Amino acid sequence: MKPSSILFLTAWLLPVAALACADCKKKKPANGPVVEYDLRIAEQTLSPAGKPVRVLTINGSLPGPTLRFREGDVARIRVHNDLKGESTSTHWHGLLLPNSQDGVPHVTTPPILPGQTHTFEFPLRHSGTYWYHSHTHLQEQAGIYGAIVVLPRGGEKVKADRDQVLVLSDWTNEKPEEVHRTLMRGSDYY
Ligand SMILES: [Cu+2]
Repeated sequence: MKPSSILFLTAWLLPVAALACADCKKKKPANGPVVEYDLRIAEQTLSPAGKPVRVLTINGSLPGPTLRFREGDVARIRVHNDLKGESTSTHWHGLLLPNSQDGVPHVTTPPILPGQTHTFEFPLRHSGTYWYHSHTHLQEQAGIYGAIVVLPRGGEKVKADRDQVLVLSDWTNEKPEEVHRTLMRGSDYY
């Protein structure tokens, strides 16, 4: 890339970032209903790629359920840790929310210990399609993730018969820890 193109890009990105920020200050407060979800994180043996392996599931599925809200709702999400001897966490990726609800263990939210339930509560201040995932060790790679859909206050502008969310991810029958260990020894291994 020529230096002039880099400058051009930078010149474009800055006003866009500034606009996005001005926009978030204008957002109306949450005044919608409380929308509740219960998410149970557990260990299971499933065959996502033809061979029975240990996976982590949310409410028995991999990926976890799609959480649906409308802009202005209040999310109340109870996360139950049914894992044996392993803490967990859920980070609501990309959502603007109070720091204490961000779900990053040891940084913003305490880890959810085995047998514990943690209740998250936050207003949905903007619309969009996002995802959530565990922020503990390599639990995300083992299956702890799912989609979040926040409809705009006035509903979707584009009318459709059905709103379908596709979650794409890699899967390997290798243990995530093994993949990590191998990559640390030589990044060209795979
Ligand atoms: Cu994330």
